[in-house]
Amino acid sequence: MIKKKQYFSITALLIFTMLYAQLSLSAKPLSDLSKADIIPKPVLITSTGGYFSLEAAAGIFIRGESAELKEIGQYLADKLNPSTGFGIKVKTTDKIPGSGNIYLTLNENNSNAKLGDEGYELIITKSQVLLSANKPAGLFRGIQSIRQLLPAKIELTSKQPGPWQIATGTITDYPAYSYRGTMLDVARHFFGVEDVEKIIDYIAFYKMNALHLHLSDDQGWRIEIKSWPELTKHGGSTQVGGGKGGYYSQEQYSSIVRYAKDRYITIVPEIDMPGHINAALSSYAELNCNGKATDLYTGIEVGFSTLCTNLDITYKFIDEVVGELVAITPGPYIHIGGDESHSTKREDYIPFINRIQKIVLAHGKKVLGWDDIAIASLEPNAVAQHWSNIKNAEMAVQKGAKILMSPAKRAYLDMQYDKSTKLGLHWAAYVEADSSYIWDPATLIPGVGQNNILGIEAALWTETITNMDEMEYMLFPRLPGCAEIGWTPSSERSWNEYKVRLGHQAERFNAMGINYFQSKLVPWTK
Ligand code: TNX
Repeated sequence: MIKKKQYFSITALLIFTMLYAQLSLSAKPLSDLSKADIIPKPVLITSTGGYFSLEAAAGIFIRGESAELKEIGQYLADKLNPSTGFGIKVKTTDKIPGSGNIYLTLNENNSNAKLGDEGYELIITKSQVLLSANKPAGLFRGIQSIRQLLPAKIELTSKQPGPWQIATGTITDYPAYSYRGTMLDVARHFFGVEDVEKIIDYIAFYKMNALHLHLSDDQGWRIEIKSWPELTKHGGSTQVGGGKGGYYSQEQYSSIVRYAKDRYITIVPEIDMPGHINAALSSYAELNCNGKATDLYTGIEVGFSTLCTNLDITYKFIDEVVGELVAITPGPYIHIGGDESHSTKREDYIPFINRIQKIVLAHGKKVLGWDDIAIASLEPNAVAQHWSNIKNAEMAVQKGAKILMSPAKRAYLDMQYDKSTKLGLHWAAYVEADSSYIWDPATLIPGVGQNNILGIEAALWTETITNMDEMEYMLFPRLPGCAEIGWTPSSERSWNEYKVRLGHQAERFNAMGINYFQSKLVPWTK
């Protein structure tokens, strides 16, 4: 006979067991792939309801002996090995590998046309993960999805307990826009190579493909130009607030270019002219109309400096700077700035911009410039980067140019989130996580549709930003949203759905050591 006391404890045990079963059920790995928290949201996901388990014996197989594919495979192995502790190796094969492996393969003759250059297809079954793409860039983008499908602790660098499971199904994915970038202002405050590499890793994680470096401004010149050495020696010696500044040697710049290229990211260098040029005017007296060098500048007001547009040496200077920059820049664009030239007369500005475009073209590159350049005659293939004046964007389109969308009210990630944000500026708006996400590049400006748009770029100006922690605070959580706007068709995006997916990133941000703004508009799950 069961005594009352015993009966009570059996009931307690039963309840406890049921509760525990319930708990472990909710801790079970996701087996519905369509509910995966991938940012940017993939174009198409179908779920088959099971899961693949990554085990210690797994290998990453690539087809054939391609050095490039081996590097991509190794990139994935390097992401998986520290946290799993598995020691996964990259192996080559000419047939489909056996059970338990990851297989990376290129389609024959770009056979899956809709994937384009950066799209990929991911087929996850219980026995393998098969990633295919037309181009290596597509495989690289697909790897970011594999990372995001695994538990967040995959991003930690110390060994973690498993299981390492991925829900089964198929993802077919490709970008809406061909250019998806971030701009980093290294002129107002200088950031060294390691910081830039970290930013490259972040943008790669969200499938962006361009990093625009704002390399010169009133406060500093940040790229070594061998024929004009004072630009960095003198012009690079300070920054906003009077710190010591800094610059990239050409070798360092080349190492950034390589680091980016390994992640299928193009570096777009900007030399801002004819305004925002005090660092150069301070370095060389002969660039000034009055022949006198200006003082170095460490404030944040804009619009007071200009190149002397009727001096021959101005064009010799630009030709040599652009020449040296082109020699170390494999990407197609040179950004000529052109913004806020309030000290350049309009009748000087227009012929100046026209002439500079010809210099860039003569060096074999395409021109990118802030939307202000739209008042000049735009060369074929010129791209105007919209930041503030929609009339300029409309004018640029009428002149046959494409638009890169960086509307300050949405994509300027130096804008404060709200009144309480200590870092950043708010001249354009307060830009909370939602308002940075809720816009469609193709309908923002009348007369500027999807066909006129090259892509989107988030911009991080650094008048008030001095270190990595501060950069992360301004970039996150808005950067992933900007990446999604560039990648995911606008018809597939909604803030209410996105904010939940974003909230689930908290654990991943923590694992990656990212200092993010904990917006109250996002349901963070930690
Ligand atoms: C405007 S955007 C600027 C930059 C500032 C930024 C600060 C643009 C083309 N010019 O010089 O850094 O605002 O938000």
